[in-house]
Amino acid sequence: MLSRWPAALIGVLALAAALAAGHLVAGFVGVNASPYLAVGNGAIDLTPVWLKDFAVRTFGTYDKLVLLSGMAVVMVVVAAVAGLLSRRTPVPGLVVITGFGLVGLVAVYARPDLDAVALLAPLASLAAGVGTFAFLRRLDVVPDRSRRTVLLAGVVAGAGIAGLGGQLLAGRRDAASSREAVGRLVPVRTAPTIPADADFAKLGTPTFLTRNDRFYRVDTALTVPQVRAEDWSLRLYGMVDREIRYRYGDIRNRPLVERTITMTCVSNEVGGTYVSTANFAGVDLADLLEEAGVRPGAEQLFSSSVDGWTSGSPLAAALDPSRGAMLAIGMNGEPLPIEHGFPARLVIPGLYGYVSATKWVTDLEVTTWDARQAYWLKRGWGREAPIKTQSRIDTPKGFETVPAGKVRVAGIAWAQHTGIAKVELRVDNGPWREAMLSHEVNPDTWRMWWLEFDVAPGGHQVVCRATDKSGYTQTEMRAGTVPDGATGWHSIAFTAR
Ligand SMILES: Nc1nc2c(c(=O)[nH]1)N[C@H]1C(S)=C(S)[C@@H](COP(=O)(O)O)O[C@H]1N2
Ligand SMILES: [Mo]
Repeated sequence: MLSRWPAALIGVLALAAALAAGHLVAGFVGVNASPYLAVGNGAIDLTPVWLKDFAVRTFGTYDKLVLLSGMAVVMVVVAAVAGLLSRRTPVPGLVVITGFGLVGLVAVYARPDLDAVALLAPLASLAAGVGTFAFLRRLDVVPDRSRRTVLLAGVVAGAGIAGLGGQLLAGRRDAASSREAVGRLVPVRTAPTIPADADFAKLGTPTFLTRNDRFYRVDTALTVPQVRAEDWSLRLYGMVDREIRYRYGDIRNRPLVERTITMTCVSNEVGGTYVSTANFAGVDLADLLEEAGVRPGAEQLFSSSVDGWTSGSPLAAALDPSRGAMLAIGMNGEPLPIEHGFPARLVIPGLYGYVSATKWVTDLEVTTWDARQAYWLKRGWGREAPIKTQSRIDTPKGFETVPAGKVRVAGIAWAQHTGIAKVELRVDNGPWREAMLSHEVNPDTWRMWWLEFDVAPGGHQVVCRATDKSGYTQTEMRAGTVPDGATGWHSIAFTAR
């Protein structure tokens, strides 16, 4: 009978060999075929809304790292236990490893963005796991202790090299070099220059345009999809007179327009950070749809990403010339960053991102609401999701201590596609006072505001609320983000000294 430590170690080593072999093969057939990542992606897609919400609230952008680490811990523990149970006979260990392998196979099989070749990765995992386990189990028949050590070290090194090799191979196929090769995109109509008084960054608001590397990011992708411009195409089909396929060059060579647009995520809590602004360059979605010829009765523009994520936008919004819905390929003067959808994405002003902003978009199907249900709709989020009028206090920060006397409060407000009419502030339940507004760039973007108050030493609370150009004033009623966006007034507690 094997002693405890070697038994547990054998389980863990077999697991490592399995994951590494799968990752190596995935380096050839596509990184998402890596069984580990496929299981992670599957877990994300299966996660109920409440748990996803909890994860995003608790871990923010680290939610995926937490998921992957959690998976790793669980797998190591299970593998060690499987090893321990196999001290007398290898059967329990083989059953557990095979079980892992099958989960990996199912996860890869279920990925919408992978074809049958991808199954080679989890099959390699299964073979390497079972093989390594069976091999190491028989090591105790090797009489020579140092030879045993060499064999063990060999397994560890082999797993390490295979894993790293997979990582390197995956990197070689990435989209970065393709994006470099795109070069400068020159819109025929650039967005108007942002005037200096469009933000109050010196007073603590964000800058008007958000730098690409500071732009909020929300997606379900565990690894950023790598799509090379030369491999990309967009298929426009469904309830249209003629189906059209656009290649990257077809889009890039059209007269590009550029628009300044503030995007917002439906998961943005009151006071949250999932709101950013950029100059997007691309073509009018309405032009593409007109070329295809939309048939009567169509209601929904159902878009799919290369990673299988889907979104349903109201077709009327995509067609409305006053809204300026785009297929965007540029962001702030550069080709779209890979994590923001390179080579191409949708941007429809005024709608939350999950119904308007498909990244890595490859399919546009013109259809009805009944025919297709998009990713988040199936998971309990609303079908119609116009962005709700909101405002946020950026300075002072919550629980900040500031000098008593004149305190300057500054922040942002947005009501995309309607425009902000005024922002009011109230300190300690005093009267509402109107804030100074920044220059309006266009109604699809945020506006900045500031106002000064005289405050005595002690604790204070400041609240803001925006009124949009339709005359609607933000409701005080607190609503959570599910199903169609949070409501309520943002408030900040601070101390004056
Ligand atoms: N392929 C894909 N596109 C996507 C998503 C996604 O999960 N996958 N998330 C959407 C959501 S919820 C939002 S708010 C925006 C965010 O875009 P950004 O990451 O560029 O800020 O992208 C949208 N497009
Ligand atoms: Mo979102």
